[in-house]
Amino acid sequence: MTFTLKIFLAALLIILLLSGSIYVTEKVLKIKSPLLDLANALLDVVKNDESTVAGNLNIPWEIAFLPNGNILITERPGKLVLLDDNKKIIEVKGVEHIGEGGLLGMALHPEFNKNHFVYLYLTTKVNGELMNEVRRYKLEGNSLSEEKTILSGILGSKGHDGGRIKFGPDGMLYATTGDALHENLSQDTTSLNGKILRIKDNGSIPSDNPFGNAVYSYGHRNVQGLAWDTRGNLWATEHGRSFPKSGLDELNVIKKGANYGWPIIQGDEKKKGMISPVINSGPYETWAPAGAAYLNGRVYFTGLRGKALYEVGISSKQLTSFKKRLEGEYGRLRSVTVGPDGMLYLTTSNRDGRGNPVVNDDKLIKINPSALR
Ligand SMILES: [Ca+2]
Repeated sequence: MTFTLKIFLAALLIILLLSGSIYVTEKVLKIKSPLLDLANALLDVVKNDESTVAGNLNIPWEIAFLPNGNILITERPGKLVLLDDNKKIIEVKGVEHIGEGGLLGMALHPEFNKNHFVYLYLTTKVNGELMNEVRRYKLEGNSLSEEKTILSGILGSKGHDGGRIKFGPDGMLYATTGDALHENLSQDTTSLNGKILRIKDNGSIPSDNPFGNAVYSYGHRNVQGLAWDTRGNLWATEHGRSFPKSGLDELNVIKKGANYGWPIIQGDEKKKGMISPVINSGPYETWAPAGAAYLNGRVYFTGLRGKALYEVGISSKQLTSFKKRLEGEYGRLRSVTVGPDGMLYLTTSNRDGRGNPVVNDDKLIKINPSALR
């Protein structure tokens, strides 16, 4: 439904209320005519195109859908929220919530039904030093057990912690890391920082990884979004340079063993042996792109500072369209996931210290992708 139509319906409702045709008693709209029945039905459609599934979250970072229909959300300060018939909080021990670090990504094992494995990417302290790691747990009911660190050695920092983890179509677990504010690490293929990593579900290194370690691609600054299209291409969002020349945020197609240029090239710059982004935000615009999802020929990714959902039409590796959706509607957006119902689920990030929280922030929002404005 278009924005114009929504405005029209809202105006129609106001007119009907003012004319006394509808009267309101305690949250209940009582209808007196078939025309108003129709208006009410249309309003239900408006409501269903966009709705808040949960509010009062605290810096939600990732969403997962359990096979039983319940929703799991990571909160950066170190809590896992289980939305079942109410809301259960599961503490994740050992999380260091500093700057952009904390409890970040989450992925369910492709055979979660059988093994109940959930994977978390988090910032912690190892021998007094901030580090990021991926841990595997067993989740049964609202209890985490059998904690096992399966990937470690990623430097943590108050900035550029990466944090997205997802299982790929090859059954491997991919993890994005940032340069931890040490940009020289991105070009060093022996460092796990400034990389996209790829490991087996038990943390071991796949024999076909390009450098004999967990590194899959390098030359990244801070990647926070991963999505595979139906052709198997891996799309990744990446934060470009910061204040005072904030901009040059990237959307890349990721190839095994390839170098994505940071900090040597940025934006449209090209250099032999390095891959430039499919699209970038330009030198004057900042998306601050985070989560990514693929649905029906489009890659969707969220913008933190951009406060929008970006929709990129793709054909093979080419862009066919670029649209900015929901701009300014919900504030900063962190994650986007396709639900089992085919709807897009987004989380806001207005309580992360860089936003302007409004009532009930942060939120988990459900959006009908065919009604995006
Ligand atoms: Ca790049």
